[in-house]
Amino acid sequence: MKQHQLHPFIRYEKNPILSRDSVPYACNTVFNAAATKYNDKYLLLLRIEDLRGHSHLTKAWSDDGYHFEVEEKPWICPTDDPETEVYERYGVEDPRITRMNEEFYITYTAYGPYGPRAAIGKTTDFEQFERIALITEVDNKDVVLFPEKINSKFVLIDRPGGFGGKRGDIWIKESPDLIHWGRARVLLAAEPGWGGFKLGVSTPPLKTGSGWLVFYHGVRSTPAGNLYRIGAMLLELDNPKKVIAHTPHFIFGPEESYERTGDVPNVVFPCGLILEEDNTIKLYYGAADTHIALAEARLEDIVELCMMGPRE
Ligand code: BMA
Repeated sequence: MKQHQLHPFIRYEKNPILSRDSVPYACNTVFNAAATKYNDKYLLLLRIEDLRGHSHLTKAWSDDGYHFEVEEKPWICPTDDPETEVYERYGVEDPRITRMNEEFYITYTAYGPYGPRAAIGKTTDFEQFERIALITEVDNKDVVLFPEKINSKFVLIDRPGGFGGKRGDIWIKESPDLIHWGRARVLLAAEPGWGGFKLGVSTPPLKTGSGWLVFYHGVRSTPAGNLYRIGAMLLELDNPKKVIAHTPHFIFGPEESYERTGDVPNVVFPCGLILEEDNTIKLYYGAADTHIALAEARLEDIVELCMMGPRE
C-alpha cells in the first residue's frame, strides 16, 4: 500500500482553522474541541486556556465546517457549586459531545488540586448546561459516552492511569443512570511502539455497518518529549467490550509546523468529528495545544485500515 492509503487523512489547506487571534477576548491558546451539528450548523466546543493557564469551554459556529466564528463569551466555566468546586478549580478541559435523541451529553475533564477526573453534563439548546455528575475518580480522563444504550445500559470509555510515569490503558464500563459506573474492563492496552506509554480515546463512538468506530490517541515517550498520534478501532455493535480490529499502526500524526511547534510540540489531539452525508469524516483536532485544525478522510478507508490490523 502507498503512504497516502496508510495515512488517509488530508489536511485542510488553510489549517489551522482557529488560533488565539480568532477568539474575541484575551486568552493563551485554543485547542482540543468537541464537535457536533445543531440546527444545521457546525458547532465546536473549544477548550480555551486563559492567561492564568486555566481552561474553560466556548462555542464556535460555522455554516460550512471550515470557517468558524467564536462566541463573545465562555460557555462552561469551572463551577462555584460547593460540592464540585474543588474538582474543577484549575479548569474544565477536553470536551466530547454525544448526541442521544434530543439531548447532547458533554463529557469533559475536571481539573483540580487532586488531579484530573471526568465529569458529564447535558444540554438541549446549547444555552443551558446542566451538570449531571463527576463520573470517575482522579487520574482518569479521555471519557466518551456511546450515543445509545446497549443492552439497556449507558456505556462509556475512559482512561484510568497514565500519570506519574504509569502506563495508561483504555477501559470500558456501564451504568444504569449515568451516575453510577461499574463492570469496568480493559478495552485496549498500551503496547510497546507508537502508543507504548499511554492510550486514550479521542472521539465519541460512531456507529457504522462494520461496528463502532472509535479514534484514539497513542502517546510515545521520547527523549525529546511525548509524541501524540492517532489510531482507530472497531468495536462490536452489541458488545462493545469486544474489539473487532484496530489499525496496525498510527494513521495520523504531527507533521506540519502548527502541529510540531506550540505550547506542547508534536501533538495532534482530536476530540470531535462530523460524518458528512457522502461518508467523509471531518476530524477536528488540537494542534500542539495551541491551535485547532481539520483533516478529512473517507469512512471506508478508515474501516479498511482497521481491518488490516490485529483482530481478536
Ligand atoms: C493530554 C491532555 C490534552 C493535551 C495533551 C498534550 O494529557 O491534557 O489536553 O492536549 O496532554 O499536552
